[in-house]
Amino acid sequence: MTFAPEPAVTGGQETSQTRLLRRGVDLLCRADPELAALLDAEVDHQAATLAMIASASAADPSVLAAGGAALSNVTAEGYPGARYHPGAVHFDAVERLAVERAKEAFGAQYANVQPHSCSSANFSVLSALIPVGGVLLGLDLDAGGHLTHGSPASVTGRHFSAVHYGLDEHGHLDYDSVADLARAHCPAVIVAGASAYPRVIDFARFRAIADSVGAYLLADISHIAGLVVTGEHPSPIDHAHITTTSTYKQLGGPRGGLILSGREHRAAGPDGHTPLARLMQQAVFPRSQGTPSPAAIAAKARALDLVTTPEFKDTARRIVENAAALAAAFTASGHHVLTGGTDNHMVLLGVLHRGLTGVVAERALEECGILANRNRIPGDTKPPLVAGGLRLGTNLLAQRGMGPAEMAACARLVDTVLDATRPDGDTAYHLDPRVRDGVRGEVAELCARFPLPFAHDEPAGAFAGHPPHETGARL
Ligand code: DSN
Repeated sequence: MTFAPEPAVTGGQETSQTRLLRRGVDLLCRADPELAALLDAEVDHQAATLAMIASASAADPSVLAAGGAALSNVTAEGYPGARYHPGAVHFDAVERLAVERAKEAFGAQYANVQPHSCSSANFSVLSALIPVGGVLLGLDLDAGGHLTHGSPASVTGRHFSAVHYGLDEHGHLDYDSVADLARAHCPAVIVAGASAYPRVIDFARFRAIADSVGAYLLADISHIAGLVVTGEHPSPIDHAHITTTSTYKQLGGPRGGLILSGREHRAAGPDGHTPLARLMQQAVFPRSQGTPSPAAIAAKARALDLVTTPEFKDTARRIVENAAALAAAFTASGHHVLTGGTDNHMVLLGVLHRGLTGVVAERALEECGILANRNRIPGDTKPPLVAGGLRLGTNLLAQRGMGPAEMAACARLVDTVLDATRPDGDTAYHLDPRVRDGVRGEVAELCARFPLPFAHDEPAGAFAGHPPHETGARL
């Protein structure tokens, strides 16, 4: 496999963990070549694909290695120092390290690193703060919200009585409507956060609305966590009672979630006395999860160390600059850019006016080696699996070392494909093979010129990407 680690040494000797990983990769290749080949193909696929998936980032090889640690063999319910199994001495230290790093990275005073995902983190938090049948106010899925913010398709929309706010005529969050709905429905929790929203979220304003009706404020920053850590987006930590995030979307971490709290970590829960921090501990274990995933927590600890590096900060700045440049290039070529631009990592395009659907655009682009996903947009007339929009993000482009100068090329490639795509109904289409081959060639050339960090033998932290003009590494 091309992902086999180089011999890592500590004090001149190969470490136990390195020997284990090396042996594991070796055994996998010999004992299960079918699976090994699939995993190998994925490495090559990621290297050669221009991924603009807004909810993805590339994990540093050291994060992946931590996620494959023998620590995974430890079964230990509970929390450090209060486990229900013996043998957790190293896991305790790893979890404490992850908690401290999470608190430091986000300026939080409380962190729970056990959630297996942000969806499970959200469910844990909401279950602790809202009685069954109680009211939850969150952004509508079609306006850019998330399933776990009370969608009828999610358990959060079944256990709780969900009310949804939306966007104003410019496509921005309609804070007046949030305030009106809060007054009308008296929610126990207001959720501020989105899966498809390209503008700054005013967490202070959300908190003022929550206070006006005595609601808790939950900020779900899964999509913008890397920007929050680096100051590229205002932090909700001291505005919200609780903040949740996934660890893989923009933090370069493993699959997983975090629950965080700032100055409100000692505020009373719904019973009037249990501090929120204690409530959150119980909410994750034992109320909604069993054993934690120790190696995933180790990988979170590794990623949370990397997000405080200057390289990560630089990448976050470029993510935002790139998204602005990408949106401007799409606007210049006549695309319908929702909200007219972006403040974060995300660009949303409406494609129906070009005679396309989201899924046709997604599939035609994928055929050419470009990844961006279909997304429903406000006023969408198409079902979720078809959708009328396309969501693009610049996390991985910035990690590749691309800057605003390369965004014109990325937008041109997308534009070329969409222009040459002739739809045949909502899901079928014809793409001119000459255009497809030409774009494939350009994508291959761009990916080779701006490789993902894991394609290099670079020092730890290289995940965060280096601007080529500063290091010369990718020119
Ligand atoms: N929440 C989904 C997304 O935004 O793409 C997956 O993490």
